Amino acid sequence: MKIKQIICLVLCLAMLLCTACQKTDSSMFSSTQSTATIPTTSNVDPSITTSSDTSTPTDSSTSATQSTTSIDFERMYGLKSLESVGYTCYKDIPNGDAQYEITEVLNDKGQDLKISCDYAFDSSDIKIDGLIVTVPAKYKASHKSAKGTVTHRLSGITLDFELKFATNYKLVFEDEFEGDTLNTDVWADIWDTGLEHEIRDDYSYGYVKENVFVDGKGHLVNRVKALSEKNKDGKPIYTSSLISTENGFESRYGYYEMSAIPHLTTGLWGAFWILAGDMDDDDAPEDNTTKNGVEIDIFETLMSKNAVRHALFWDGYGWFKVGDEWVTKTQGHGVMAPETPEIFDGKFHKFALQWTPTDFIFLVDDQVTYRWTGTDGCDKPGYMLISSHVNSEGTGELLLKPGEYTDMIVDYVRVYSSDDKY
Ligand SMILES: [Ca+2]
Ligand SMILES: [Ca+2]
Repeated sequence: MKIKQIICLVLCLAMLLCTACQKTDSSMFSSTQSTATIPTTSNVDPSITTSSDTSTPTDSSTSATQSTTSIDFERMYGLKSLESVGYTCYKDIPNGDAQYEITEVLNDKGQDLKISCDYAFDSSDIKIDGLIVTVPAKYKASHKSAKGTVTHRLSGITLDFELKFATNYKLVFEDEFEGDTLNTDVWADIWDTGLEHEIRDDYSYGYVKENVFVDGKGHLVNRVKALSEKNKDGKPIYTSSLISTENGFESRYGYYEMSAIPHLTTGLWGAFWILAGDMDDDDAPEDNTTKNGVEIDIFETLMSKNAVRHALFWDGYGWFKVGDEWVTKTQGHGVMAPETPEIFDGKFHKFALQWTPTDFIFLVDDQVTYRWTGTDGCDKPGYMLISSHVNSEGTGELLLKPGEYTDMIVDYVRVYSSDDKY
């Protein structure tokens, strides 16, 4: 009897010890913030415990056994909680949709889990595709923010956040080009360079006032023409056009939009662009930043490429001569937008820039075609330019015969500022 009692006591102690161990394990994994229940897998990770749950379905006389697994996300991933959601404005079209891009979802250890999360908003009008949140114009007009919830997909850990709408636009410039004359109060600079502004091997050209005018039907015409006469070398002469708001209007930050039918010709580009800060200063410091000045080419048409080009240049033009050649010390970055042959279908298209304190976002027909960050934005105001540039480099051949011309037709230019200063 004594031996049996001792064996029984040892067995009881062993069972008690085992139960205590399970309790210790179970309490380690029981934090509601850091555990989740998922169907059993063959995973034998030490961070995983399994348990059996027998339940009786209400609509069936048979019982079902469901095996579940709890994962310690804190031990596996260091994940205790989500701490913050970062986002940036992807695009914001005045009177149109706004889009925001989720840029980070940080956990308590500063790790970015944004691609492992699901997102939901308090209104079904707000949609999310990947990491891009689309807020319809109607919602944005009546709200200052959207309330969202981010859920870490594996752990089920959630965090509520508020997506505050960044931009409060006001229309600060509008030219619909009505009437019979160009408003030279704002388009205060009209180039008139004479015919030999640029002399090249194959041709010469200059900017002339008569090539830019309002047509009486609500449009600005920006013309390139092949003259009948030849230059002194017997080569073609072209005339072109450039107007700007230098000394007429300048602003910074906001949304700039031009509606235009581009030139339907190769061998040149029509352009809508901005010159800001010290870009036009040859002595601009070579600090490799756009912060103190930038040329922003909202678009340049390249029919030969079936696309438009977006480009930025900074640190001043700094033209200097090497032998007979003028060269520039400017820094720059350009990109071809995706091919969009429909731009050259003879109808009006919208070319736009969203200029924020940190980003330059380029849009064609309301779609973001390019965005540039990383050179410190630009906090200096700039003026706008509309021009046509004769150039055979990369644009293909200019096929105008003597006496022929090609027009870029502009329906309007509108500027919506997001800066209280302007
Ligand atoms: Ca600079
Ligand atoms: Ca118009």
